[in-house]
Amino acid sequence: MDEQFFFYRDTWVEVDLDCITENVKAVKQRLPDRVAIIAVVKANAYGHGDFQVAQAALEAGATMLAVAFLDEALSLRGKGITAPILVLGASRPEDVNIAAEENITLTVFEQSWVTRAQRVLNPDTQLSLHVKVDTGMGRIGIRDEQELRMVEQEILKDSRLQFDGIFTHFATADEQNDSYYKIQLERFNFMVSNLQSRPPCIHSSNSAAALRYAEAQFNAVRLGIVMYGLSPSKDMKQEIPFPFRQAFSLHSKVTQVKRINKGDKVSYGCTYEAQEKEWIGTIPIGYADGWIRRLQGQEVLVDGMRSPIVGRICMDQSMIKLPYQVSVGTTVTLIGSQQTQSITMDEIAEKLETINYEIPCLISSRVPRVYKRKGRMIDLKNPLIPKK
Ligand code: PMH
Repeated sequence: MDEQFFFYRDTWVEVDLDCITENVKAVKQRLPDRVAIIAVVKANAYGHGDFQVAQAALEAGATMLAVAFLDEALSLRGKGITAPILVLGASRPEDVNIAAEENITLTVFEQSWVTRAQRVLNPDTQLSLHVKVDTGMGRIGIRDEQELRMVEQEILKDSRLQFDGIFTHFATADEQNDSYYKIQLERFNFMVSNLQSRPPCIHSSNSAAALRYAEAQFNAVRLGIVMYGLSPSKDMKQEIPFPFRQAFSLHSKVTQVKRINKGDKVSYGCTYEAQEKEWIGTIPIGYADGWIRRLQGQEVLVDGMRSPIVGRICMDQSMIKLPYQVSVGTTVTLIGSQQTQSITMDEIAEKLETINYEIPCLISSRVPRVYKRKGRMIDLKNPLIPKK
């Protein structure tokens, strides 16, 4: 990245929006026309930037967005997103009027929620609702068919409430063994069959189920991880039927280069001691950026070569063992590619013994996100405009 940006530190995330659009288009191509794409942009679009990802996904053919909390939906509205937005998680019944005003769809997950919402909802308003059924995830949702029927009746009776959808969530769609998935799907079909009327939007699939199970596509799928170019699980990596591309990369620049001698120590606790004369580079990223201390020893890319992080990761800085003396300002790639080498999100997830979902979410808001289209940085109504 040679362009200069309007932030004053040399650590940044690049989000390639072409990857997002390509990934969404590739999934869309494989879905029947009746199946809509709901782009899951909760948690700031898994750390990628909700507004930018939402725009890219909508442009690629997604027709609805999904977030976890009402605040996330309101934030997207505030940034000018007018597409339908579904709040997947539990919203407070007291907050229904703001959702109705902003045309945000909320999730009903138990009967008492409807009763409490009805008490506070203004007259002459319209609140769009999707009903969540818990078929085995055990998180939120209605488990009992009687309760579901009562909820449906309450919604249908109240002219302020619109019964727009019903959905569930799978716990194991990304695993090889499909037995629990089948139990959940059967339960969902049973619950839906208990309804007096079918709402327009019936959905159950996350990325894994959307790609694997045609019978679970109904008329919409909720696409998260694959849209970002990541596999839902290790098991599924080889199965994804198109060349999906990781949108997120993380970079920094060497701020100081020093020659240290055999026996010299590096960073807090002196956990690293040079075995010989070595070149050490300092980079301005640390655990307050989400580059957590357990990443000590992880390799980064410098001049296309793998170089390990040595010594403890500090709050704002880390040190790397350079392959040779490089100049100050040399780009260091912590996630992403340089020349023939790549450090994937999956590699970092493995090092941290976690899932790839967690990694972009972990990179904190202190790290500026810049956006690319056609290989160039773009201005998306944020201050990260290339200086000419
Ligand atoms: N729908 C719901 C209800 C979800 O919670 C999620 C992801 C998705 C769809 C998208 O899943 P995908 O990214 O696998 O496509 N939710 C979470 C979660 O709560 N923890 O990790 C992923």
